[in-house]
Formats: sequence, structure tokens, C-alpha cells
Amino acid sequence: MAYDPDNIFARILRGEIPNDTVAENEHALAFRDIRPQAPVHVLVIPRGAYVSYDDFAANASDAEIAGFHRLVAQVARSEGLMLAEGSAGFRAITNAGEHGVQEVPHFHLHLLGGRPLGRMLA
Ligand code: D5M
Repeated sequence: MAYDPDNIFARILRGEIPNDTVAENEHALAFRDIRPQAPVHVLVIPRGAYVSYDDFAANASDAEIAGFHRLVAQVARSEGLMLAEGSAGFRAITNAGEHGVQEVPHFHLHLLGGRPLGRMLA
């Protein structure tokens, strides 16, 4: 699938649409989901133009992949989700494509926590 440069997260990255930023670095941006499904619901996105997780994992540079995941860890820490620091846990998921029910075609990771989240795979 070709990357749509006008998808909503691309527009957020360009500063055309406001967002509730939690943290950022050279390679990634973290902001609160507009339709939170848990007390903590943060989206982490790479600054690069990647449609979905597989696109990112296959084509991003090592520096982008490291920068992205370091930002996930930074947010987990600042939101009180780090297991090593006493958190009761969290969920990190990414939806991809039609079967994954991906709404926004710019790779994003959902970081959810702050309440028991229930079983995902029944
Ligand atoms: O989920 C896409 C997620 O993106 C969904 O939880 C809503 C969220 N969303 C959509 N627009 C915005 C804006 N403008 N700010 C913050 N969050 C937003 P997925 O199904 O994984 O593609």
C-alpha cells in the first residue's frame, strides 16, 4: 500500500492538526489517543512515512527503530507503566491493514494501561 501523505498522523507530524504530546525525540512522537480506551492510552508514531508495522520493521533504519522503541520506554516510564518500577502491567498493540482494523495508515503503537485490560485473544 502506498503511503498517503495526507493521513491524519502525517498532518499531526507537520503541525497542521493539534495533538496532546506526551514525549518526542528525533525519530518518534507520542501523543494521547483522541478516543482513550483506558486511563493511559498513548499512541507512539515514527516521524518517517511508514504505512504499518511490517513496513516500519522492514524498511526503517536501525536508528529509527531504536529511537521509536526508546520513546515507547520513556512514555511507559513517565506514565507509570514500567513493570520494574511497580506497575501492574500494560498492553502495547499495533493494528495493521484490513484484518487488523487499522484506521489510520501511518504506523502507530497503542500503549494502554491504568486498569485491568482483560483478555485480548478469547
Ligand atoms: O487506531 C487509530 C487511533 O487513532 C484511534 O484509537 C483513534 C486515534 N486518533 C484518530 N485521530 C486522532 C487524532 N487527531 N489525535 C489523536 N488520536 C487520534 P487504529 O485502528 O489502530 O488505526
